[in-house]
Formats: sequence, C-alpha cells, structure tokens
Amino acid sequence: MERTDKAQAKAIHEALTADPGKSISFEAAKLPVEQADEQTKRDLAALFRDGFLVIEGVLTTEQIETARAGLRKLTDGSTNGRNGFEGELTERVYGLPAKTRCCDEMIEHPRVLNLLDCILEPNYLLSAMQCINIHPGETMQPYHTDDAFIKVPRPHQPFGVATVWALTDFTAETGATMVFPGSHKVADFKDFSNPVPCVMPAGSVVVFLSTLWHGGGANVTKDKVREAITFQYCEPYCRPQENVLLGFDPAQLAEVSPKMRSLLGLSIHPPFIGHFDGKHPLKSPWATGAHPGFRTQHKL
Ligand SMILES: O=C(O)CCC(=O)C(=O)O
Repeated sequence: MERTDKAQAKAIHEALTADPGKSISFEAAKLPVEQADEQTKRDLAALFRDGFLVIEGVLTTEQIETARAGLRKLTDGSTNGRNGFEGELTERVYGLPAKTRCCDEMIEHPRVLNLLDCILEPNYLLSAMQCINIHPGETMQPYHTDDAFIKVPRPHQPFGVATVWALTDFTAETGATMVFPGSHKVADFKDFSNPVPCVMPAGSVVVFLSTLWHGGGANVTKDKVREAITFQYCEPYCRPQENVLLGFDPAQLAEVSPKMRSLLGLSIHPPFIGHFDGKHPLKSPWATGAHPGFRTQHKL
C-alpha cells in the first residue's frame, strides 16, 4: 500500500474504534483555488463561468493513434447502443479501465486532475468510462445533465466533472458534443434552441461540470466517424454510474498507478466510506488475492 493508504487505514481504524461520546473527524478538503497554479486558476474561471472548457492540442499524434488502435480491438461491430441515449448508430464500449490500458494517460491527465483537485473532494472516483464513436446518420442524443439522478434542487454544486476526448476532429457535422453555455447555473433550464458544438481538433478535450446541459451531436456526414472517449468523475461520496471493479481482474492492480486504484474505488472518503471489513479496500481479499473462493463458479 502507498503511504497515504497506510495513513488512511489508520484513520479508518481510529474512526471505527472511536471512543463513545467523542466526535469523529471528517477531514476531506478540496485543494483551495488560491493554491492552484496559474493555468489551473484560468481553467477553473472559464469552467465555472461557462460550465465547460475546451482545451486544444492536449494529445500528441502518437498518443491519439495509440488510443485509437487500442480501442479498435474493443469495437468489433457488436457494441452499438440499444436506444436513443446510447445511440443506435453509436459504438459504445463501457468499463474501459477494466479492458485496456490505452487510455490511462487521459484518465490521469495532469491538466484535468489539477481541475478535479479543486472541484471535488480527495479520492474522487471514476464514474463513467466509455468509448463513444458516433457513426454517420446518428441523431442528436437527448440533452441531459450528468448528475440529474441526484435529487438536490438546482442550481447546486457539481457532483461530478466530465471529459470528452476527441480522437478524430469534432465538427458540427461529425457529432461534436453540444453544450448550453451557462446552463449549469440555471434552476429549470428549458431553452434548448441554441446548442453550441464543441468544435475541436483531434487530441483536444472538452471538460464540463455535471450540472451543464449537453448531449452528443448528430453525425450528418456520409462517411466520417466521430471517435471519442469520455471519462466522468464524481465526488467520493456519490455512487459511480459504472461498477467497473466487477470486471477488473485484481491481478492487474500492480499494472496501474496508485492514482488509478484510487479512482477505481480502491480508496476511502474519510473517515471510512468505502472500507471493506473495517479496513482499507486495498487490504481486502479481493485486492490481495487472498480469497480463492472468489474464483469458483456459482449461479445466483
Ligand atoms: O458523446 C458525447 O459527446 C457526449 C455523450 C454524453 O453526454 C453521454 O453519453 O452522457
């Protein structure tokens, strides 16, 4: 375990064995904006003003091609969506961190993590992690916000942040993500007449707050696929959309960074949210491989 995990394991133990009559401490704190670097401060200002931020030219050509090649192995023509939200002409592959290591650099990109550190509490989680390739003829995805299922009256703080990485050029014709600037601040947003396409070259990323109204665009071209990956992150006390650890072979834990383990849910929201059997989840039989029973076949 990493040093911070050891400290957390001690904190969990102390919280669970606290003396009756004493208060438990809930120490989680976001990074104060004043402590962020100048670039992050500028990014945050734009993000909170508009609800979204396009950052161009983040990935090199080589990084783009590595990601596209890795994803091609997972998109075999059988992954089209089952409804208008997933997109019936859209290839969607869920649970990417359990299936490929080709996107890890995007998940942990410092420009994105610097923002998340100031917006979400420590040990924020990966919530959605999908490839979304919009094919010619696809129609506009229904507009939505990503934290609509959290029943807190709007406007409210964002409980998450989304990224959509362009692996091919995003244009108004190929299905660029459509956003409604400023809609994150509106209690009852209803004017869907002026969506703005996040036009950006391959290798760019659009970052947006979970409170922003948006949707994947229509692809009106005859022959251009819009290739993208989305990673959504949420507060460490929210339930992630995807239950990715169910598909994650714990033998792979050694291959991923401590940050990735934390993002996948092998982390604690202080003092003990996310524990297993009173211990840090990295000490669980699943993570340590100490539970051979998990490998047996059974029917529910
Ligand atoms: O594909 C996109 O550009 C956005 C997708 C999206 O918002 C979603 O699937 O929740």
